[in-house]
Amino acid sequence: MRILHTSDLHLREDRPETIRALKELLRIASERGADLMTIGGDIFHSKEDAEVLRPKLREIFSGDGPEVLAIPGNHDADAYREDLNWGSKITVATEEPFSTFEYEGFAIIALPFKDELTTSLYDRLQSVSDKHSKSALLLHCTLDIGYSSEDFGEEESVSYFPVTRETLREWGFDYVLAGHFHRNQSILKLGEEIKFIYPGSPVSHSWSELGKRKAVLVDVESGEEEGLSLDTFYRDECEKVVRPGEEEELVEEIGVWVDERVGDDCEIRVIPRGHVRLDEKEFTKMLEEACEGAELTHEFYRSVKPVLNHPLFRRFKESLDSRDDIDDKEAVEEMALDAMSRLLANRELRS
Ligand SMILES: [Mn+2]
Repeated sequence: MRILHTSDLHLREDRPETIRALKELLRIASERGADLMTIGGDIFHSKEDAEVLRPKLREIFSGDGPEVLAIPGNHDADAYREDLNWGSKITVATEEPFSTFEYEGFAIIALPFKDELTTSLYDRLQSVSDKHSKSALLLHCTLDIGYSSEDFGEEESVSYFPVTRETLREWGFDYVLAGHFHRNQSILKLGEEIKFIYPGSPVSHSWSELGKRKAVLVDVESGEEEGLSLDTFYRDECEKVVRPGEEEELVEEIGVWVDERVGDDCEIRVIPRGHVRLDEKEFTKMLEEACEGAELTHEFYRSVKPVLNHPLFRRFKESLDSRDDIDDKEAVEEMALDAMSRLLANRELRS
């Protein structure tokens, strides 16, 4: 059995790229022969988005793709009622405390979102795991490994259903198919047998979700899993430090980075930082040519030509180069360039 696992689509009426991502997920699931697609919560950004989008999704969730098993997340926990029709191929597991789905000897325990783990829920999950020799737990949670709230696409630092690795080891499900973590794909081995999978959001919702998005294809029989790159909207950022005399190299590197992404469904930005020997207008022109199709930030670079030509800086540079007891010479040089350009600007140093 093959499962394509994803989570945190955050479908929104005003963001059509989220709907396109859903279609892409179903397409790739079919292409790769997945028997099931699991969604670990937050299909919708809000209850209201779920209400508005439901009729439109019915067709998508009744089409050619595989069966879909989903759970509510913290954003759409109240969106699902039994009398609603979401499409013929999707099941949203809302039954409390959880429900069990069996697929040819493999069980998926689907836990709808709740705030906390209680003792009685802990015990019930332990006993359901003991009952099945091969199983996965589908849940929306905050794993205890020091992520920041931004990583989960949340503005406040609230831990939604916090769970420890220790607890997951004790339950002993073979797979934990999780959701809530947006930043990137993250697959952890918890002990010998247990795999914890955060697929990351399949479409970028903010500037903390960078790079091509992924979904995870799990082959239950072979025990192997594969991160699949999705053809969905993403954001990406290239932040580079430029040093005097290395402008051309840097601009060339940036150009390659931009060319690799332009043409994708993406928003990209380039942030050059540091000091250049070239005239600013000249450097800016080079950058603009290399960055066509990307957003370019002009805030963090400047020319330090007068400093580089100053006899005091030359003496400093000579002495710096001759020292072998300084670890980060580049950082020291940056500081000197910065300090001396301020002094020159304030006429505290004669040019
Ligand atoms: Mn989310």
